[in-house]
Amino acid sequence: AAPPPSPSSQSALGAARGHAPREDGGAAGAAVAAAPGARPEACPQCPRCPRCPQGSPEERPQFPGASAEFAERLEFIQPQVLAGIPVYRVMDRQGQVIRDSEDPQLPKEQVLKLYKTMTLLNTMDRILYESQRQGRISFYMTNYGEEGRHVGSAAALDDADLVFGQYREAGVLLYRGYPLELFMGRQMPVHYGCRERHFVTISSPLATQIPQAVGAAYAIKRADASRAVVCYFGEGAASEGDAHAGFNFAATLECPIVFFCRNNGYAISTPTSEQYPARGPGYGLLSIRVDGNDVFGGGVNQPFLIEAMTYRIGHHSTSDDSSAYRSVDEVNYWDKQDHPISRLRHYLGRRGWWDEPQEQEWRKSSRKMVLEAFEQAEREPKPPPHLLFSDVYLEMPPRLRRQRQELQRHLETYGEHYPLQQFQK
Ligand SMILES: Cc1ncc(C[n+]2csc(CCOP(=O)(O)OP(=O)(O)O)c2C)c(N)n1
Ligand SMILES: [Mg+2]
Repeated sequence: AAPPPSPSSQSALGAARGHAPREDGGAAGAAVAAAPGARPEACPQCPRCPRCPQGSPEERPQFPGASAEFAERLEFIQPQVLAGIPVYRVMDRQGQVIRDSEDPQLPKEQVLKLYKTMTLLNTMDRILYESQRQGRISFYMTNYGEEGRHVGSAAALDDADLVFGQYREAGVLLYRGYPLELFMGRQMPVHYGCRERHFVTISSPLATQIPQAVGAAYAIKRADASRAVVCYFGEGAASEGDAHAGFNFAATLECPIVFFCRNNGYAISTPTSEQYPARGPGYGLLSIRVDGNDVFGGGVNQPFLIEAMTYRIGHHSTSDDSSAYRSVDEVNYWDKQDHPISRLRHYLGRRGWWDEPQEQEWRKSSRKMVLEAFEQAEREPKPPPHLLFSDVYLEMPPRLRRQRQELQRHLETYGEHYPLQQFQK
């Protein structure tokens, strides 16, 4: 599980924000004390200064909260420096572990579970996407190309860790054993939620989950409970004001939360290059960038902010046509040459844990599972209309009760104009 910050990371965070006690009293301070009035030796950590201002505490900036030195040269901080944050990965594109010491050495059964969840998600996506095209469901959003970061991050959590997702996190639920039938159940498509699996219901307005997740993490901290909160969001959502408020609260209140920014290249038609994605260090958050197409790389659970680099291969949703704003060649590159599923497949093949007949058999049986769940869901009558109003609040507020009564009266009067026979009573 993603643990609450360790004492060492707490103090690193504190230091990053300037709250930690200054560690001034070291060698440089001693040098000044030993030779009053004399020119101190140059400090090896401070190559710029002939007189070593670090040696004298009163020579340093006294601004509250600024853990910094004076500079005598006028130099701007280049924003591009941050774009160069390296991308941590364990496997290369051919599924070869690059450094043995970084190999998580997961047992065969767990790696097979990762692979089966990723491919099942891909199969479910294909079938539900097609069914939307056929007019059998109203809406869908695929997860193509992002299967690695869903499943790799889910595997790093404890079952009880609380998940706040955006809307492209179906693989996290699938990994937690959410039944296929429920993906096609009562909720509006894609807006899943599951109390038993500690997965908070998705809401469409972008980034609203971020301050909520931080609030939940703060409540967990105050209750002294040993759970973590994980909050997923897209790089587009990271530009919302709610994201900044959430990061700031989490950093200053030191909440046990992992922010999982999934940078898939686009916010509908806006490419990442026109956005300002999450800048963890600026908020004093421990941060790392990982290769989200490497299922092992995405599983790091120590830092507060993970930016998983990946690529959205599918259209944004069934309401989008991405050929209007990106090239087929670009999409093909990720589909054919840097796909998380084929990378893990290579890894399995190298170890002799999976072969072509097993692949064929699994493809067939998983497809059958999804189709059966879909057909079963399609046969079910739709839930009764009054269910619109329940299960959001513990106690239904008066305005919702009024709306429910209004709907009931409306349907009693005008029911013949609605296909009520398709709904449960
Ligand atoms: C507050 C708000 N503004 C705009 C939208 C419309 N909208 C829905 S998804 C989306 C793009 C979000 O992109 P990103 O966060 O990168 O997630 P991705 O779709 O790439 O997974 C936008 C602008 C919305 N749902 N909510
Ligand atoms: Mg995006």
